[in-house]
Amino acid sequence: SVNRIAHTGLAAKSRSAAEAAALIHDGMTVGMSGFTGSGYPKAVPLALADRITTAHAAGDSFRVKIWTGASTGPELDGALAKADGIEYRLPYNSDPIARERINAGQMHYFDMHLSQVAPMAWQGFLGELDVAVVEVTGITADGDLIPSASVGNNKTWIDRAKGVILEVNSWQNPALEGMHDIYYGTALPPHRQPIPLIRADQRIGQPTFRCDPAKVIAVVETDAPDRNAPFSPPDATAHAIAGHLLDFLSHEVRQGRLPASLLPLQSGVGNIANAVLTGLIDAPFHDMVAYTEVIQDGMLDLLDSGKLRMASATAFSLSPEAATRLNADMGRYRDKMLLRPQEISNHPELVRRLGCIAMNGLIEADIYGNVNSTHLMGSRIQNGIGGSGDFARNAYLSIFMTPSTAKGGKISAIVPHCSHVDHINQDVQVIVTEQGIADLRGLAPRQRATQIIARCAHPDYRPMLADYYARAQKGSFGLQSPMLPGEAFAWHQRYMETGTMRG
Ligand code: 0RQ
Repeated sequence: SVNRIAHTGLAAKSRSAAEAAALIHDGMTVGMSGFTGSGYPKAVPLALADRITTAHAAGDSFRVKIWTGASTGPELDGALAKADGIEYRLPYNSDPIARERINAGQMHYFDMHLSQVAPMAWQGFLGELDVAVVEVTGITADGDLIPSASVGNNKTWIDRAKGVILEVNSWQNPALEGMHDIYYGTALPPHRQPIPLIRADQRIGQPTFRCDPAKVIAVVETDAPDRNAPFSPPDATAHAIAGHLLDFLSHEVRQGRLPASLLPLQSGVGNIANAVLTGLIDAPFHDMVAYTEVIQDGMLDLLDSGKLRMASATAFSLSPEAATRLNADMGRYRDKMLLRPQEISNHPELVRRLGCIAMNGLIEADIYGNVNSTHLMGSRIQNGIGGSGDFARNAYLSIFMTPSTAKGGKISAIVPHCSHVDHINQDVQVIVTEQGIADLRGLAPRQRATQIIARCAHPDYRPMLADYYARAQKGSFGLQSPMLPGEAFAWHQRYMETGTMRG
């Protein structure tokens, strides 16, 4: 609709998606908006995928490098990967078609800490950015851009790109205006200053993006919904994990190591994280705040319950039902939510200062508490490290949670040695499975192994782990972190050969 574009000069740059996509050429680097399925461009990437398919059919090469905030949607990663149009991508991906291409060796994937993407782009470490394609909710009369349902790296893409394509999406609620806090105070060393944020609910920036209208090469109007994947309700395993975790937090409050309002919560996405948030509604904590990456369904429930006072994040990641709920009542929610650039939502300085409680999922953990968040059998990427490293290393409390088994019990999530390590044991303080919780704070490696095997491993695998650990203590080169290198990955090898880790 016309009134979303109040700047006359930019309204005059209105183009079709195909016309805008024609400005993107083979070999270019394109910075796209989008974070966990919200706020990604929906028309230009599809038109670009068509252009790439046509070029390939004519025997011409056409592939681009894609930078995003985090995962996007099928119209972006899915369509471009299907067209074999992505040469290289960063950072986090959860699209199944892109995942297949990556694991088939047909596409390079640079999986980086989400807080580091914008700074590294500014440092010039990632190369030049040719075009930005950014979804916005509207354009003001002054040419400022009203952000959409995610902020991600958009500020940096708009500032760094040689040309900017805007998608103005009238499906996004106009009441999003005012919810964002875009901080322009970042600078490169040696001029970097402290980030002046000392509370999760604090505003330190402005509600819109600045953008030189001269850099805008096309404005495309769209009216399409975000991906908004449905959530499956928490199962018994998720409830059990949430129960152990909430008991632990209550214990910490009783011990005086946490206030009754807890500390700013960071929660990953998925079934289990959602179950924990839902469980917090009935837990004895009050006046909580979240300083996190995404606002998911459970966060909305927690806000509605009055237990959560406010949530700061960089994006929404909602089910269709929750998105409808949010849209119907945006005016009220707007005062309780803040969306920031991902370099701020995930900033190590701020995570450390605020003392966040980090709660993230894992793929596997080993008996010493090293954590693999990304790779199956050491080599196959699942999603990516996301913000888990930004939070885990700097948190007041770093918690990881997982079912004790995967693939119907054929895989143990607790293994002798991680097949890939994203979080070293120093960054992992607590591990929770449906079996129980291992509090690893202050424990040395052999003390950790005893706890993790006894409390977190599934009973089907516990004797196998105990057997390995006992033999490692006899045959190891040293006894700081007993290990049998020839056997450390035997469980993974067995799974690849026989379809189960069971002996
Ligand atoms: O695959 O659906 O094909 O069966 O991994 O596992 O159990 O559904 O759990 O959705 O919570 O994801 C670590 C991947 C967990 C996620 C990870 C298979 C399993 C299934 C998913 P199938 P579940 P979740 C900030 C925090 C990194 C980013 C992060 C993640 C699939 O939490 O991506 O933390 N984290 N961000 O079968 C083989 C194992 C397995 C396994 C699980 N040991 N071996 N397959 N799976 N364990 C927020 C953001 O960054 C947005």
